[in-house]
Amino acid sequence: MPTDTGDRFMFQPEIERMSRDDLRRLQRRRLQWTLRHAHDNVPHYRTAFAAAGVTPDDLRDLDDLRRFPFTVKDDLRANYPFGLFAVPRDQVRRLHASSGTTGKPTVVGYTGDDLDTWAALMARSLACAGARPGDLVHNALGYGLFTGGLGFHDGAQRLGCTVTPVSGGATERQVGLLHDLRADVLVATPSYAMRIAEVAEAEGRRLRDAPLRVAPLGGEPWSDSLRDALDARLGLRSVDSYGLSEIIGPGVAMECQEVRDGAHGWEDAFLFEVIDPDGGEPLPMGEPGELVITTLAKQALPMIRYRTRDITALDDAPCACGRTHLRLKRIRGRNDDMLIIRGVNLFPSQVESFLLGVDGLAPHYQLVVRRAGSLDSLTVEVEALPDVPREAYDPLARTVQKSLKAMAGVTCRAVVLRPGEVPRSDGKAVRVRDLR
Ligand code: DLL
Repeated sequence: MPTDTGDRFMFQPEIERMSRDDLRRLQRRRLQWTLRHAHDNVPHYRTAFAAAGVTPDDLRDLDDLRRFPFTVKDDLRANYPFGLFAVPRDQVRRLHASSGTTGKPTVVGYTGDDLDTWAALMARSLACAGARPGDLVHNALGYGLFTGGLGFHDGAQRLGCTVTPVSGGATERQVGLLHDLRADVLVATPSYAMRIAEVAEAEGRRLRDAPLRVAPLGGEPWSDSLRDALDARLGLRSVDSYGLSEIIGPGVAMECQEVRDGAHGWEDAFLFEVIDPDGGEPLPMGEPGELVITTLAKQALPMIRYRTRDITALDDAPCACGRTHLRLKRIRGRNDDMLIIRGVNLFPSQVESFLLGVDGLAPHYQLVVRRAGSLDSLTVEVEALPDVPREAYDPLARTVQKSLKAMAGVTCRAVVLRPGEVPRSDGKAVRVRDLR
């Protein structure tokens, strides 16, 4: 089946350095194809476009996209499982699904061409992260319905790397393999990379002296403080990797090894907007808001103006690495993960960067939210480092309380726990326990 032109997504590094004018022309052409494809093949889009009074022919310029309706997670749920697919199910070569905390999972599908596009984008992302053909890639992301494991797997093979498909879990064995097979690249969530560092240290293995060089980490919010801690403990340079199943999986954006200041969003494959999460109005370049993504080359599951709920800002200033694709500033978290504690807005990742700055605390924490009457209360549970004596726990907790109040204006209770008491995860960490 043709996409817009038949120019397949080869792994072509020159695409990453296209002039922004050429990139916009390419985007417009691919967007016109995508709108037509979605309209002609997905009843949901036909109805939604009609309700907004637009047809695919109304898109003459990229700016016309703002006349088209948003797509939200609920549209996927309402059309579960295959209702938003734009090709017959027998043209779909692979399904993935995200678990979804409430009820039905979200099912996403890929044609053979989509899998090819994805592998090419992942190969590009891995190269951007600093991986090279011939590297040994230790892939500790979950394999299966989660897009992380297989997404990176296909991309690493496409780049010409050797992949160890370890998946998440059995951390002692992971540490042994990383060491014995002499991996160059570690792929994981940031919290699981920290778990690997922790187990390696407990076993007395010095991964810092191993060949490990780079780690594209993502799938969950993380702070620069956690990055610094991981780089030091694992002896590598980690970069931020962003993506979501509804759009393709990982491979939407990757930070470059050279600059590490925001993830390059691949604009030949996706169109990025940032909107005001309340009013839905597009915001000017540089202003933080909710990220909205439109796919430009997806066959099975085209997405028009998908509201990711992720909070970021776009930056189209030239990057010193030479890539021209814009950058997504570090994702603070999802709109719905933002805590509002007595009127103060707070993302768990903000608390993380603060906790990592306190001497004696380990990078393992959970935020517990309770409701007392009409007020929400926050308890910060954080582990002490192994060498911290028990008598120091209460003073440490008071430091956390006082500093969070001074830094973010948040009144909280802090509890310092013994090493190992905060639950660990093999994939995405649970940072918030909401008991409301
Ligand atoms: O997490 C895809 C992925 C896997 C990306 C591995 C990178 C590495 P989902 O399970 O659908 O897909 O979850 C997507 O996770 O909307 C964000 O809220 C969050 N997320 C993903 N990457 C980051 C990141 C994969 N680098 C959801 N920083 C997204 C912050 C992230 N949040």
